[in-house]
Amino acid sequence: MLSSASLPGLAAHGVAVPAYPRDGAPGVVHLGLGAFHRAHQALVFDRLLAEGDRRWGVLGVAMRQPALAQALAAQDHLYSVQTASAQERSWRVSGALWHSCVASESPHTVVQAMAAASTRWVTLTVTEKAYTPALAALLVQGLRARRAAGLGGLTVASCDNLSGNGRQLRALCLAAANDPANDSARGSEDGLADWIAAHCAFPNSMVDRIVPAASSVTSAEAAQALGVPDQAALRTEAFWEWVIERNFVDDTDAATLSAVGVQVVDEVAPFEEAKLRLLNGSHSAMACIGALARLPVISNCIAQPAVYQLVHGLMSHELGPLLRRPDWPDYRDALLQRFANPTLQHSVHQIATDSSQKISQRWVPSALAALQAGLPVERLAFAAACWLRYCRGVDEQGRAYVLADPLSESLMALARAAGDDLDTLVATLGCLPAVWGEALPAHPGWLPRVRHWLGRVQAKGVLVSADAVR
Ligand code: CS2
Repeated sequence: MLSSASLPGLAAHGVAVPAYPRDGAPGVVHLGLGAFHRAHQALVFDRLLAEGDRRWGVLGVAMRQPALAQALAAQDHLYSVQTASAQERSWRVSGALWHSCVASESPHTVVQAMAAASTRWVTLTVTEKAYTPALAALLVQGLRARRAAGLGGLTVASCDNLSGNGRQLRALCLAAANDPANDSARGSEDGLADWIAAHCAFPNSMVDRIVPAASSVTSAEAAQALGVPDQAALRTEAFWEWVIERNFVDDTDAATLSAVGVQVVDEVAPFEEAKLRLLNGSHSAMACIGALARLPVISNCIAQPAVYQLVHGLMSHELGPLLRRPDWPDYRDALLQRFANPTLQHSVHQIATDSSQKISQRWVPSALAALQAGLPVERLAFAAACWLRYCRGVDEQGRAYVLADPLSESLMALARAAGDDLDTLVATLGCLPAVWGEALPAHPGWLPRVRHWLGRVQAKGVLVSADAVR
């Protein structure tokens, strides 16, 4: 089993391992212990720790499921990350995670950690659907305890794929702080929202790295490469970007993070927009196409000439021209290569998970902007048609799959009720305000195109139809 005791042996095998002490009080409380954080921000913190900056050890908080936290605890919170491309593979062990806990089992531990003197940052990767009053109530409890302890504020950094993620989280937290239901000692606690607004920072950020969910294949490969089992091993690509707004409680964090490759900028929006629309937008389109055509991973999808052409055209003609990120053509070209990375094995069903929560960030703003600018929306409408078809829960060869989505029951019920009546499918699923908003379905240039492509997909199949999108 991977553990502190196995590190010297691994170093002798050429695996990069942490050589710094891991026994202090964490400076970061991270909510959402999934694969993404562990292969992205945690590796930035690992690098800072390796350079001797002891302030970046992480308490990793699993929101609900105890299994991963237990597996990590059994291996001294060490885990390996493989960086993989067609050309090269390398392994390193991250030492950034020092402790873990499970929020649903011990919210008090999270609150206490936020109120600890050593804590400077809270980071979050809790997924789109978790930005709820319950999340904000937990954060606000921690901040309240922190104020009561006479400590300063925290930098609270959302790292989820939401537009204006920091702004959204700040608004949720301020609303929770103003909500009497969250204040057990109202009266003495007045002014918490003002304190948060004055003392805490909620930088917007864009985080980018393709990190597939942990799998038994990765664990088996880790065991072989390391010579010891690792139940929490991950695989990722070499590419990573973290662009964060210059908005920290401690201004010197900007220079600290910049020194290890984080881009600290005054305005994140151009980067966030490019990433959400080009990467995540294409991902969600391929996820639906792949689910229907039984192409299990993204590299299978992009290897299909029709899909490659569709995604290239989507980025070049419908999304890119409206972006403010000046180097978007380079980002697009890099993305096409990243999607093709054969070693990532990034499951389309993983990406299709929670699509009802993702579409409003990934497709809707692009479609509205393109329509307003007089640009084509054929490929976006095709993607939308594929999602409607995807909600039937059955692929083109008749095999059922699980629709992992908080709205799955109602989505499947609407798809069932419409049956083969495509007009009804478009008028119901295609108009859900929670997914599509109000403006896009109301635009005369949108639904007829969705209906057109849905008809094609139904009649000819998804790949043949993709080939016809121009
Ligand atoms: C993906 C993202 O699962 C998904 O929805 O689109 O996790 C994507 O891999 C990351 O945002 C890449 O930075």
